[in-house]
Amino acid sequence: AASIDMLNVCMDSKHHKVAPGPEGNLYQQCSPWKDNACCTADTSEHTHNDNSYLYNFNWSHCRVMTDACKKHFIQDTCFYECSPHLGPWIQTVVNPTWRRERFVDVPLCQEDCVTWWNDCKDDFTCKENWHKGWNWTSGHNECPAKAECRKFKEVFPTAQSMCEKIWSKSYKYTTYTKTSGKCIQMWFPQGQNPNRKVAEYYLNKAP
Ligand code: FOL
Repeated sequence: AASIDMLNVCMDSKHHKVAPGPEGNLYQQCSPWKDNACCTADTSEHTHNDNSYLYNFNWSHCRVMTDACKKHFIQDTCFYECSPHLGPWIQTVVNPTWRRERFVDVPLCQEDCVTWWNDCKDDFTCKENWHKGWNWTSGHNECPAKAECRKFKEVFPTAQSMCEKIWSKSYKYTTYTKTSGKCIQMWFPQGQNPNRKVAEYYLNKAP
């Protein structure tokens, strides 16, 4: 509808609030969003747990994921659940199963993508797309029969391939850096969400 504020909105996913607003406390890595968030305090805490009830997702589906790598996945989950400034990239999901909306092609700042890949490149996974095709019979995702565990850097030869493929095009790789005002940041200091201005830039730029 015309009344939707594209610069301050929560998508219609699995755990998102109906509208963004302040949260008294958000847990650890989600705390940067506490002034204005689409996640509840409860969700923010669960993002930090292995196999959390949010998606029953097991990071360590091959070997145990290193803490250095896992911190980026926790940050990505905070970003996914808490971000209120992704309006320009929200799309309706066709034939929805677990969410009615998602974000697509969010232009991620180069540093956030490259440090994520660098910290994960020697960890292990069996799949390029983590959204689909797992074996869920145990209650959490396990590698399907034909998928072999390999190093991230073999599954994802570049930072770009990881950021774009792992969550089926949620992110678009960019060479923009954090100071450019043209890319979205997963990591930023408490209470200083830089992404509203970036969303505004892309909203006004759109044809
Ligand atoms: N982070 C980002 N940046 N973007 C995302 O879209 C995102 N999504 C999740 C977590 N972090 C994200 C949610 N992850 C399944 C698998 C992963 C998942 C949510 C659900 C899942 O149930 N997969 C089934 C297919 C489900 C279906 O689409 O019908 C499977 O076959 O494995």
